[in-house]
Amino acid sequence: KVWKDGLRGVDKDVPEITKSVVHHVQTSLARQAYNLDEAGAYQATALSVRDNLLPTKRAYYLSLEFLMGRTLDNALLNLGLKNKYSDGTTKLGFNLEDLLEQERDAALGNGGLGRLAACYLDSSASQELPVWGYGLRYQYGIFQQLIGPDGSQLEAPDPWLQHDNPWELPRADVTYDVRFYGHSERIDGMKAVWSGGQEVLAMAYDVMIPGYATKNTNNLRLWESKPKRGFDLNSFNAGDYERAVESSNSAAAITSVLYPNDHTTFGKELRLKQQYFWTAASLNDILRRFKNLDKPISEFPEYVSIQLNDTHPTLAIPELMRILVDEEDVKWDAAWDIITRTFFFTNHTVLPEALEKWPVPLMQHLMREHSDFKSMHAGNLTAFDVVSIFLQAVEKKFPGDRERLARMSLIEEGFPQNVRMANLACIGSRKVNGVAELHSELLKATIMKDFVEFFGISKFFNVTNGITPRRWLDQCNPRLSQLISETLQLPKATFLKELSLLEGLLKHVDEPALIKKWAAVKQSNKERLAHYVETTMGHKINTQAMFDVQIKRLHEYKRQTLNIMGVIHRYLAIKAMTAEERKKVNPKVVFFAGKAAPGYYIAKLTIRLIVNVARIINEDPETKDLLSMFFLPDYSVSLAEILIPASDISQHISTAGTEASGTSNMKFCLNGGLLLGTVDGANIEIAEEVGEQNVFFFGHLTPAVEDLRYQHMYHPVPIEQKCPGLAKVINEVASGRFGDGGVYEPLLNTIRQNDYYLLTEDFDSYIQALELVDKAYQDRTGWIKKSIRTTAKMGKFSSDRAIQDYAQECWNIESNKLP
Ligand code: DL6
Repeated sequence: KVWKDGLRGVDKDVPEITKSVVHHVQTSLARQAYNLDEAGAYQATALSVRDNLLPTKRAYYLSLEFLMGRTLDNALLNLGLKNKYSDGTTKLGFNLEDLLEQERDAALGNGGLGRLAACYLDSSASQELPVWGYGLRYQYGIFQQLIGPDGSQLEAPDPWLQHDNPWELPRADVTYDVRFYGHSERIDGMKAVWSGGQEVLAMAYDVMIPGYATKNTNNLRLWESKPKRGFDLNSFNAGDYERAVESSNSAAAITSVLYPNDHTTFGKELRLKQQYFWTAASLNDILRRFKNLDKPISEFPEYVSIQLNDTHPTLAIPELMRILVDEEDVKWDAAWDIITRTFFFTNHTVLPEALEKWPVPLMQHLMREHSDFKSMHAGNLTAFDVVSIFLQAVEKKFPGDRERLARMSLIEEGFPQNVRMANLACIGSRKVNGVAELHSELLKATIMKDFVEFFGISKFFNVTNGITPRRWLDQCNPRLSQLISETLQLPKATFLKELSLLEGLLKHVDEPALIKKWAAVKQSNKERLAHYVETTMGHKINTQAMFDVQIKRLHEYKRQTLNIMGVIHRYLAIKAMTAEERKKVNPKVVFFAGKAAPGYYIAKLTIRLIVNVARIINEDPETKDLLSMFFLPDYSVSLAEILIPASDISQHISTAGTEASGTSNMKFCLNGGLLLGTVDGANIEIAEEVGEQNVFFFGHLTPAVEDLRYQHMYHPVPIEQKCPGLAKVINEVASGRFGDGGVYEPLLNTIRQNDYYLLTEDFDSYIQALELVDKAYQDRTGWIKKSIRTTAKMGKFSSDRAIQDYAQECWNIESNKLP
């Protein structure tokens, strides 16, 4: 019996086997069963047996954000059907490119973190890796950004599901109940039964993720919340209509909207409900699939790995613990062992304001079972007894070190107490990673320092982010992709799947024919962008000018303010020039795009300043041919696809040590745009690849930042002394040269006082770097060579490499070629 139980095929019956063989005859071999010979029968039988050997382990990528953008173009390219569909639609009287413009972006994310998740899905599917995404199907994605008459950002909802969404399959057959509030009772001091409260239904919507040049298609499962029961008929009959629909409204509210903040946490009950709803539904689904394998629960980590995309899905840890102990009868220690072999955690920021914390009372209210923090005193073992057990272990290793215990605890003391989600994610995960070399080092030296000392260094590692070259080269820049293919004499599919092959361009970098064609591609992309600006904003642009682009979320640490101050500085300098001097100026068009969190006052004020400065300088007859500037409203994936291929230079100018990685820097460089940046995040690794002579670096380095901040705090020096150039610009803004100066005082004061993001420290070297950019651009051939070299060395930044890092370092999964 023991021998038999160990056999994998023991539960299979004969009809199932013949069905599987016939299935392979018809699908894999594409033959008819009635005229099958022995060679064919052998093939089909072998394929059927092989199915039993295929590794069934899957990885699940839990992300509260998936910034997918449009799908049609991507699907056509990944399927290799674009040309044929283009011919087909032409025959029907439609231009395919116009049809593509009809699609609304699926904008279920804020920025880099959500787009990274989308790139990882593309790479997993393209490499036939069994990775599924789990997220939420928000009714409203990231808000639409409008610019009001005074230049301020206005927000409007994004009802992206208003029309039918052809890219999702509603799965009314895949639903789970999720409970909130209520009460739990313990049985035998061990198991708990949770009842009462609010029960809602999670319904699955599946989004197909087609791999590139493979038949493999992966899945992104998004959950929608629905009322479990329609409306309350009793209240309805009693005439209390509001009450009758109350519960269904509150159920639907859970997945109604994406929270538009990145890098800040607000402690809102609805957000916590979203997180619990999503993790509970996803875990139920994962467990159901695991149970189909008929394996003992102790083998769960052999078949399932779960990647936590930042701390947002951390509740999955206590939720799985609850399920294992309370529903699957697993002993507490064994359950914790399963947990710490299943989860992996990626951190995406070291900014303190972005580290998630949830008030204990809120958690207690919402999730009875998960928040039984006090139970350790009562002697019951619950999910959160992790706190005491973990701390006992810390105490044993570092006896008497109370401050360390306080720092490492899951609970931050205070009124109210808070749960520190990063600490929970760290202790519940097998491995923890940052998203670029510098960021991973900073993680280990700062927020994870105590944990490194406790767990040892091997738990912590780096996976530098990546981008998918399918969307961010072939789809957004088809001309460049075609030119590369001709130059390398390789089909596109070859280098789009093995991006390091781009290095082959280096051999051709001095060929005049390539230089000419490369410049022509950039020029046509600039014209495409100019056309977009003209049709959407009514401005004509000089496409012979250098295009300088900064597109990203508005945030003080990303320092759009440094850029706008630099533009004003340039404007004032040109104004002060003689006609003769002006002839030597390198004409430039500066583009900004990005959204500010609706409640982020300083970021919104920065947008207002950019828009109003643009209004003045774009109308100034003396300077407008030499310098113009545009804030393109409503930044999105689709807009990035137009902006990125058109850039000559792009700016990634965060205060050193604050940008975890950045991924748009990789997109620009892949498209032959040069990089102007600080020594931060993935900028550093890009420079390592392409060579420092091909990037423009400036500013203080990370180790200096803390000391400088200390100086600013305790030994402030007036801005006129510290940085006269910047002081002059600030005075011009304050004096009302670009509209009511008083409006901008709060923004200007962030620089005059304290200057946490160190603009006064980096401004002078920033201006010098801009001058070097101008100088380099005067030598057009030299510039194009830099551009070719940059593209050639971007192989490392393919998300195919990044996802392989995760597959090997964390998930232990392999490619699984499935029809
Ligand atoms: O890892 C993706 C992306 C990085 O490229 C950015 O540098 C980083 O700022 C961003 N982090 C977040 C943090 N939000 N939360 N939580 O979006 O991640």
